[in-house]
Amino acid sequence: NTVVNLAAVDLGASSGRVMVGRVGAGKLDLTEAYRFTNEPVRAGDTLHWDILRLWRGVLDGLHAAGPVASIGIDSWAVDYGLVDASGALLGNPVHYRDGRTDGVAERVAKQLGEERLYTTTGLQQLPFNTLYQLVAAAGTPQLDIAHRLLLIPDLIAYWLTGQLGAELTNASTTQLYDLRRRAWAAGLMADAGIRSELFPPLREPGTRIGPVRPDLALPGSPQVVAVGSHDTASAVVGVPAAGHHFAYISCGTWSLVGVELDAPVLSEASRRANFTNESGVDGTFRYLRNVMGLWLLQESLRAWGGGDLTDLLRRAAREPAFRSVVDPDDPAFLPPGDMPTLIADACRRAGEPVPAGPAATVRCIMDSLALAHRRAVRQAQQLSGRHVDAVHIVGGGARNELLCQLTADACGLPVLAGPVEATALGNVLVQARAAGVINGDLAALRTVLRGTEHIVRYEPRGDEVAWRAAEDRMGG
Ligand code: LFR
Repeated sequence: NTVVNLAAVDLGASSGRVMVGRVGAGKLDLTEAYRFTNEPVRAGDTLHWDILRLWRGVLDGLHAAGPVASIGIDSWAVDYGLVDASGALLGNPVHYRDGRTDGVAERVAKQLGEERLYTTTGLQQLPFNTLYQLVAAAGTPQLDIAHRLLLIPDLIAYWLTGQLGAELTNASTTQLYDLRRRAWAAGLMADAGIRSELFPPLREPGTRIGPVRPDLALPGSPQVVAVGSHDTASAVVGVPAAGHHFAYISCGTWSLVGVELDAPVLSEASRRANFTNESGVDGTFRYLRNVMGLWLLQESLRAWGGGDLTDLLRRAAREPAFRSVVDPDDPAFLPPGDMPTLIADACRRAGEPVPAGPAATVRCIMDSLALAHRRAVRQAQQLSGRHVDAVHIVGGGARNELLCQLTADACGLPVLAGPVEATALGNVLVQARAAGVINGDLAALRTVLRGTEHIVRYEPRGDEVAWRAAEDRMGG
């Protein structure tokens, strides 16, 4: 009846946290040891991640966590730090919302061939895929002298242990990973003018990376263990579903909407619908679409100088439904900006009424996200042949009652909301299995979640005709 303490370092686009999972057979208890903000910094023309600030947050959090047996690290995908041959970091990692990739994806996809890119990597076209960031950085002195490229969780793992490597779930988001050969796509790299020596060996989730450097003096001298280091990979492990007939929405800054499959879908229809096949834990595939997500709300709040979110959502719930809808995936919403104005502009362009004031704007965002969730859940089923009978919402969005209810209504399916900390839970569960405290497949890990986590059920009560009409107005 062993019980162990395991630390999950989870870096999100707006905050980082260190969580401690206390795990035994059928037992799982998660507490937050430390939380810190993640504020991107613009310097010159470039939007950066403040990586040293994040590193300090990680160290402070690991000290606050107390003695743990192991540490797992996850973060957002695609972004990287470059290190030179001595291991020194070259510059600050660039934020995926930076404008340096404007227009690059179109050019590179044409040159390399969209079909080839899709059948090799299985990835959706997002302007910030690592492939396009590297092409945008071509010829810069930093990239020319770089010895290795490390994705964000791999960089933190390197600073903790001195070990260089690339965890597989996150590597699969670069558009430089061959999903069927389960190896770096050296041919694509060569044709894109990217040096394949930049990429360290791949590591599987659940494997040991190494002990923490003694000079960091962390309590308990923990091991660092590879988890699903792409936050979405860990979040999907943390979906408390039974069986296979479920869709998930990992709902935070982004809404990642899709299904879990045993094999990728690489059809032409799938490529055109811009569905991605990211590699998951235990050889699964995260077949999903990126929907712009709560970013629309976060940026609106920033533009309004903050405000009481609970009150705003309560007022939005009383606004009339579908007065204005936008396509949340409009590229105009991707960079940081004055979101209420951008939404008003999009409404004007589409002939939708311009939302008058914050409550109406928030209602527009919630209706539009629910519609985008509906569209993606339906397309995921059609394109994969996987039928679903429930939608799990995990992550911060699981707390948003209005969005959960609207999503149930829009999809015409029950929504099961929670856990909010699915990512940290998925991170901890993979460590617990590596430590031998929990055994079994993903289904066994999820059984533990259903026994321990609070899940709220929303029944669909939507009017299908009204939702279909609103979806038609959304365009996209
Ligand atoms: C979510 C996420 C998405 C990825 C985006 C950018 O946090 O990891 O899965 O597409 O961030 O990295």
